[in-house]
Amino acid sequence: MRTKIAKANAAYGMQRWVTRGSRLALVVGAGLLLAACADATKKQPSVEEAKAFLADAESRLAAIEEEASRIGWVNATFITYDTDWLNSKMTERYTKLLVDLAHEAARYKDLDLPEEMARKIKLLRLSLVLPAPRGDDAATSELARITTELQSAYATGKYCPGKETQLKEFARPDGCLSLTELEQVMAKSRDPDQLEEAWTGWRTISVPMKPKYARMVEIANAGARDLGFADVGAMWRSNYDMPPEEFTREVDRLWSQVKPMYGALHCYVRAKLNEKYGDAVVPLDQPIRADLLGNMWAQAWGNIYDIVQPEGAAPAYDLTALLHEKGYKPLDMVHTADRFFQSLGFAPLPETFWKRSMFAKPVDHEAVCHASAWDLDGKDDIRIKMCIKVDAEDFQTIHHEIGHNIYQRAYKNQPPLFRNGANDGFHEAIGDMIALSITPEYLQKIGLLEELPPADADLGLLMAQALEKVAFLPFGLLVDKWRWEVFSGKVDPAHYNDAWWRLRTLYQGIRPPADRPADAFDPGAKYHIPGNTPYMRYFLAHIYQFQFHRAACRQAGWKGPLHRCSIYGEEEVGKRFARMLEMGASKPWPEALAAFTGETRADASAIQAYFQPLKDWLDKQNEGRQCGWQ
Ligand code: X8Z
Ligand code: ZN
Repeated sequence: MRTKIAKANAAYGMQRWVTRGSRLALVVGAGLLLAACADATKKQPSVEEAKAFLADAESRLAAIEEEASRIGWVNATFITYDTDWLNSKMTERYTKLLVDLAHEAARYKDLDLPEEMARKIKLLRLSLVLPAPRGDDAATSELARITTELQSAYATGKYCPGKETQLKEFARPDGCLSLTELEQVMAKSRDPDQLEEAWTGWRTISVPMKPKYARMVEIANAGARDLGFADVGAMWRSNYDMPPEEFTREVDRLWSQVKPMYGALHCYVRAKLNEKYGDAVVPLDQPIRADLLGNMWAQAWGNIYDIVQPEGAAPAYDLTALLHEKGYKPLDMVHTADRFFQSLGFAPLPETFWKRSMFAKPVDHEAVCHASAWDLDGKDDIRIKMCIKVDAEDFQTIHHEIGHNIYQRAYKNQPPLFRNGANDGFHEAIGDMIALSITPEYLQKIGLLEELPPADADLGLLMAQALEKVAFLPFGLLVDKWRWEVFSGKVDPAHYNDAWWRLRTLYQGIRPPADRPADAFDPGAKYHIPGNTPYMRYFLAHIYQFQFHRAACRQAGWKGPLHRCSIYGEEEVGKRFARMLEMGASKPWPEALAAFTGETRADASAIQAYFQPLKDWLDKQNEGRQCGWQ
């Protein structure tokens, strides 16, 4: 999803803030609309003033967001010195405006306002991911420069090994490896030395980020405190229609619901890796080496299915192989996802989506390859940006991204401040929920799979799914646990990396392949850290998507196991789903959840139910094993 970054203002000629002596007044055209000023802060503003303030704020937001998105798009799809320059100027202007509006909004927060207005005031105060201190132009500009630099440093990062390398076969003609190549090594290589080199090599790109990151934390924290938050982390945690402390308890509660399932998977996977690599590489009482799990961040383990597949279970199917056999090209995969949404009654993606999206990694210039979905104008100019590979992982990610676009289009008629997800976890869960309907029956229906696997292939299907979804949970949780500690000052820059590994070991039960150097900044080697995208949204999404899926399957009258349910073609379900999406951020998220599921709380019982047959099997396999780690 587009991160909330820059914005500028097309309507600036019509509406502008002007300074009159000590008074700051908003002028609309020629007429003085309201006087929001330093000497008026003591006087309670009126509801009428609040209304005028919001109307003005929303029109400026809509305008600046479009300009910012277009500049952000050009920068992300064509990284050069100049597009970085443009993007940081834009981010600066956007941040400045948003900081001003957030401070102005605070004036109205204790007024007795109609519900909709009160919600807008609240959202406005929370709308920046990284605020700058008000009125500090130098800090605002520095913050914008740093965030652009970090994002582009990540996107263009390369590991260029010397002659001694084990990675020759994966390297590009210039001898270097970008993340794209290094991820292939992590997915495909089964040689621990190669894996270690790719893993360690990628983490050289984040070393120079550390001082910039520390400075960024300092500036944004000053901005958050200015706005009345304890720090940036507290500001992020305030985005969930509950007090920030309650949100922390809430994610811990959800984690405690799913932790036993993760523990069982971890124990089984470690044992299988031990069988493959031996005691020296995978000691049975230690956290697992992070480079052996098929993924650069050990966040999803689907790529090691071949190592951990349940013995004796009938083979399911290999979606990557099916896509290749049927000659699928990247665009075919996108069309397939579009057709799924259409089968639920959503309109086809617009012509401009196909014309303006970026579907492939550019060959002649740098771009941000990490997949994202964009809404450029708050109307119909929706797109994705992705370096698509023809494989099962990207098939899933395409559904994820299109889910964002479908959500964006569904809430386009909401006022600007409500053009957003019910919360950010909802936004991340929509496409994933749809992808849970990619069952063998569905694949057969669309001609990708010829013969349905027998019922006893279910264990394999569930295992493949658990390697993606269950394995992800502790990672989804800890990324922002780390950032919360960083923003609160509990962890200082000298201890950034130690804190990262403390959490990686505590929650995921993994360890680095070798001792990390003193200057390492491993969090910076994960997109969302230099990209400043809050991450708890993905943890929540991994809970919500199963809740949505369970509700959808119930509505469709499905009586079988959840993992065999597909809502493909269920228009009635689609209608009810659309009603939730159309609400955008206009209501507290529990109301949006209730609109579709009838439930008002996040509840991990759906993901538990989905994986229960696998959990029972894993518990049997793990009998006599010593699970857990120190
Ligand atoms: O960043 C993403 C999406 C874009 S919002 C591709 N995801 C997280 C990640 O890659 O780390 C989806 C799953 C988690
Ligand atoms: Zn996403």
